[in-house]
Amino acid sequence: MPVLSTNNPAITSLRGIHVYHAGVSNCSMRVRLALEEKGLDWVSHEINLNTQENIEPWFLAVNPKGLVPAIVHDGVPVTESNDILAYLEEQFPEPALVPRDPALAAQAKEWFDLAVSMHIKAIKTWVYGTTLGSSKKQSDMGHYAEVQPDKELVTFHQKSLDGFSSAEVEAARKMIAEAFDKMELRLKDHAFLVGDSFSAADIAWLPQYVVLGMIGFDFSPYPAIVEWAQRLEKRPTYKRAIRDWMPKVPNWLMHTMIKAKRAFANLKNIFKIVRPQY
Ligand SMILES: N[C@@H](CCC(=O)N[C@@H](CS)C(=O)NCC(=O)O)C(=O)O
Repeated sequence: MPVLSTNNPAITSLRGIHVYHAGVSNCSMRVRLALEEKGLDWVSHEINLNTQENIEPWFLAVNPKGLVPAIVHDGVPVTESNDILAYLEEQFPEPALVPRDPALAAQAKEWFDLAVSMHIKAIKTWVYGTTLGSSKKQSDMGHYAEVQPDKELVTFHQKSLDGFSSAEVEAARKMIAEAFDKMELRLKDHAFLVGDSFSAADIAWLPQYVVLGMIGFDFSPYPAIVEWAQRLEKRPTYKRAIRDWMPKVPNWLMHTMIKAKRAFANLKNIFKIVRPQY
């Protein structure tokens, strides 16, 4: 488990649960949800990913990978959303988010691992690929490549600047659709992804629904998922962990803005193609 050993006094002196997170980051949403479901008090440190606050030296001391979420609990840093959940479960077992039954716990782990394994290749690629988004500027990349030990992330961010090919975006969509097909099958006749109560499996996937829905993923083939999400959105923890941290722009307006951005980019490409070459 990535529990960092550090003797940095700025970290070791922290008491309580400090959470380093970003509003629309799906991995951060998981940690916020788990904390709220467990009824724990936490101190928020919102990290601005657009200004590269995540790779400032003080934050790299908390998470050397420069990623949110990270927590510091009584001076101990823990990173990676799945490991943070496991850590919280160990330290604050009630209410349980990981089922006590070992077979159900294994199923919850499978759902969680699937969500984490799809993060870059599927979720991030589809999100950045369809919104033509990027959290870095080309001028950030030199420094980012120097400090980021995870080369898959460096390649990902460079791609988001260069533009993903339609084949890459389509491959991402297919991976997401496969996972949602599996979820739909389960949720057709079950209220939760695992067992008969809310668990870490639901925590792993609700943020994917929220983020993908925000940018216009078509959920019409997945009525059971939509119903499941709408039910979970009624939990009081949803407001505190997710809604309060989302942009105050309704999804329909977000979709329209994204469509307009894509249309503008297409237009620019057409003009590039027809521009006379002297
Ligand atoms: N495997 C990590 C992934 C964390 C992650 O990729 N976080 C993103 C936000 S969702 C981030 O911090 N991105 C900043 C960057 O790539 O520079 C987890 O599950 O916590």
